[in-house]
Amino acid sequence: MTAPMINRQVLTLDEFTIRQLRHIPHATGELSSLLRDIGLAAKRVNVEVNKAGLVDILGDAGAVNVQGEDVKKLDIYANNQLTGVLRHGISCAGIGSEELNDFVVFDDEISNKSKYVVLFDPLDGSSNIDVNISIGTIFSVLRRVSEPGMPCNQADFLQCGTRQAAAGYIVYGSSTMMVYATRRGVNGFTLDPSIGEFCLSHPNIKYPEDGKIYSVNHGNFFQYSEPVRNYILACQQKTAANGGPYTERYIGSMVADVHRNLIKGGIFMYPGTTAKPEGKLRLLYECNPFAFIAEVAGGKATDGHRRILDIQPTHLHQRSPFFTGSKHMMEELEQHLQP
Ligand code: P6P
Repeated sequence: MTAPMINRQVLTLDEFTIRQLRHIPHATGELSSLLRDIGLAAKRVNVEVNKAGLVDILGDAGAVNVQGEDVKKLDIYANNQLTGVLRHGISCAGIGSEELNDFVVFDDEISNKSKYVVLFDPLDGSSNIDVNISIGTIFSVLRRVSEPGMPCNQADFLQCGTRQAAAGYIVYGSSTMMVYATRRGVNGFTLDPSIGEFCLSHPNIKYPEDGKIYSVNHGNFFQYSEPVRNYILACQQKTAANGGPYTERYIGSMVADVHRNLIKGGIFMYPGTTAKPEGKLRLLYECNPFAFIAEVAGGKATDGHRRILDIQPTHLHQRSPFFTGSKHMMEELEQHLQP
């Protein structure tokens, strides 16, 4: 009798992160544990995001819903879930959040011994919830520079993006996916609601070197610099004869736009404008994570002049113009932007 065929088990996030330890000598498992903590918070946020449309029935944020629970703004809820799992884990000494004015030092015996700090945008694009458009959580994991055993401090958070140990995002869309990068690669996990686990669905994601999708807010077109306008016009003039035709896709939710381009190939742009020369997107917990992911996946990310990961931050919520995408599309953009 032949042995029963055993279906190849799909790896869960927990199994995958534990297996990664085999490739890293002397690994303490702290980073794997931290990524699993973020996955736990994402599952809890996912539950609330999926029923967000019911808030109108259950009562707006600040109200008390039919279950007698305080209905919190989803951004605050997501912030609290991420802060909670990281504070109670063993791998994080403190956090910085888009929702909080200053960074938070956990300052307890276990946290002070941790090797990492985490920055995140707990629910980016949350204004899109009301119209049922995909939104996301974005996170950046930095190795501390301060002395383990002591509380973390500002220097731990204001580091170049090259110091990231990991970075990733969760996209709450038609399915809920967690995608994260370490130096070993970019991997995507899709939440299987039937078992409540993130399962490896997109192993070893690579940016297609070319693409035909460009993502930018055309409403700001006449506020962009002339080189940026010229690149956008070049995108519109692409034909089959010169690598086109291109398609413009812009959801207005960074995680959804960049995720689509990462999978299909494309370029995402949030340039500086005359009104906002530094652009809108935050360096530490929006640009840096996606820049890290882009470079590990074979793409590129700049502020129009400099590699995003080389920018030395000066304050927690600083903004940066942001361009990221397929290698060859970014190189064509850079030709337009060269002084
Ligand atoms: P605009 C959402 O508010 C967000 O921060 C990003 O997710 C998104 O890419 C950007 O703003 C959209 O901004 O000015 O084009 O509406």
